[in-house]
Amino acid sequence: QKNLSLLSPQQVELAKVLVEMGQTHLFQHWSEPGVDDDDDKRAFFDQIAKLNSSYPGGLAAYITTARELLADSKAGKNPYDGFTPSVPLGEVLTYGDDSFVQFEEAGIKEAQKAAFVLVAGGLGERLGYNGIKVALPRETTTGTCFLQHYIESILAFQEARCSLARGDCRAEIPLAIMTSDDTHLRTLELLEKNSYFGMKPTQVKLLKQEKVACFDDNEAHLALDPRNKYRIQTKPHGHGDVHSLLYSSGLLKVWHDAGLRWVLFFQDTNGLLFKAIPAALGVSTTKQYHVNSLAVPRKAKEAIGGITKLTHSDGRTMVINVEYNQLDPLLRASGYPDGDVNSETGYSPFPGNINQLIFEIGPYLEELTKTGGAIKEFVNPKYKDATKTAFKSSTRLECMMQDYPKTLPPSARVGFTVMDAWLAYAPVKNNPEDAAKVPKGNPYHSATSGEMAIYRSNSLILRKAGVKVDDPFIQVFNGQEVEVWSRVVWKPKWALTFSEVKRKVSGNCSISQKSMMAIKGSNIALEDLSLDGALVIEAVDGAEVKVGGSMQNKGWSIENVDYKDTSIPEEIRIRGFRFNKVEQLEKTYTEPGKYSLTP
Ligand code: UGB
Repeated sequence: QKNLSLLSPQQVELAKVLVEMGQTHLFQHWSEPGVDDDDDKRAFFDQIAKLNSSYPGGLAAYITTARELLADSKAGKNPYDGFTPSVPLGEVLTYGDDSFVQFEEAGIKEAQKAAFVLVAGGLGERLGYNGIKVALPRETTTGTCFLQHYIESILAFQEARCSLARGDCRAEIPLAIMTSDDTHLRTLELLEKNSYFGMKPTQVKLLKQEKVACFDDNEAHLALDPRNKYRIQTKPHGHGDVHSLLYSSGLLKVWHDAGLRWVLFFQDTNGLLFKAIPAALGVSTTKQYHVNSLAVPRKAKEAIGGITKLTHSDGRTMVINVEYNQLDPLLRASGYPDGDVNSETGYSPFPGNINQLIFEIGPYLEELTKTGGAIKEFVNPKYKDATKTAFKSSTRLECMMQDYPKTLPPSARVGFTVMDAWLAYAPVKNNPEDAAKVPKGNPYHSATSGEMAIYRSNSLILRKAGVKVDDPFIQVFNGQEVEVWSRVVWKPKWALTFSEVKRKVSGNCSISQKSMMAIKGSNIALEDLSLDGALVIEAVDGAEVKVGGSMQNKGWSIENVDYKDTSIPEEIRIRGFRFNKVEQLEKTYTEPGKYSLTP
């Protein structure tokens, strides 16, 4: 009571809420006002105010939900109680066929109404990398980092959209990046140091997610920090925060009012993703999906969620991601005694969620206006023993962005789109040691596989477009056996879609396995090119370059490096290889004009 005189009226209100919510233990150690800790007390309430304002419904709602979820967890209640899983039907696309090309065309047209959201608040504990993940090179042939690649891809969409609009080109495509205390400053620094990789700074909005309060016990008593009894312990709440942030920041409304129709969510380290986006957006618009999740064929037990149809005994159905750690128990409890196993196709019958989500903004904003962006949460306490009465360490509520559809009415149009993993999914999540332990045949999801997947994907796309690309070699890096295809990379503005690749490749082209090729320009055409070596071409917009003939040089060799060798930069050694630039043909065109490059 006496300490109330130190507080502002708002802080007094918050103190009352805490008392009403059974949190008096937070104040029990407080001394009389004026002793020695008045500033600490004010700081305590600053933190409480932040925890209260950053959660939809405030701390009272947070504590109430926690009590329910902790009670369910203690009682061993299955979150899928009453639901039976089955394999859902979705749109399955085959790269390069007619319908794929049509979806891509529809997607590019629709890009003028899109906004992108990158969730990049995670530290990537499984990867164990010291920096932020979006600063990692997507591939080391050019050294382009993930964030640069993402921004250049969005700018390429913008360009494609402008050329479709024939001069009538409206505002830029917006990008929001969700950061956290762990990643915010370093993300901002990366953007500022690189002039936002070509975007206008006003085009990019950073939304920082806050951590949430932790609990000490099943009664949801807030946990004090043992090193500072005027601070509540906090932990990350998960990527599901993106919904409340888009709502509370007002950004979603701004986009809606500006006439935008789609919001596309994506994760920090999937270097292939933008190859899948045009067609996926095409599916969203053609099928008029309110929610469209991208998926790839999933190997049983792979650490990606499974898209599942859940049918409740009361008749309700939903198509939703079931997280990888829950799919196996759910299946075992529902008449599939073997749990999460591959079918005769060699894959799990449940498509793998890659957390690339496309929402239609209108219905999304309408829903968030009702919920404030709150989505279904879960709790995962680590109990001391089977009585489930005490925790090993404090716990908190968590949420995932793909759980958004869980609260939608049955009338919502929720669908998903399956594409080949070689085209759409190559995340960098696992450290070399863990990746080397992944069961044979399952994807490594490492820096090694993430980079090699880019070369494989580009090589396969060129093959589809008629280029003769040699078969890959098999090589082992950091204990992982991977296919090494020709190291071909291109800037997103060179080609976003299959039709564009086809337009830029003609005649008899071939690329040998030892080759590398980097295409850095939009108007570079390959015509009767036979490449056996290394070729780097850069051209400014307005320079049209035809590249052809038989080009041969010693090229770039690949050298094994060990991830434990700390004399090598971390972003290289986690891959297990590096390139030696022995010989190359490098050509840069700095002036607009027509050029021909031959040996
Ligand atoms: N992230 C945040 O922005 N904030 C957070 O608090 C936490 C994460 P992880 P996860 O596609 O491979 C997801 O940790 O959660 C960002 C899906 O749940 O890499 O283990 C973070 O920066 C799963 O269904 O992944 O698994 C990163 O960009 C499956 O689809 C993103 O959220 C899997 O991803 C994902 O965080 C996958």
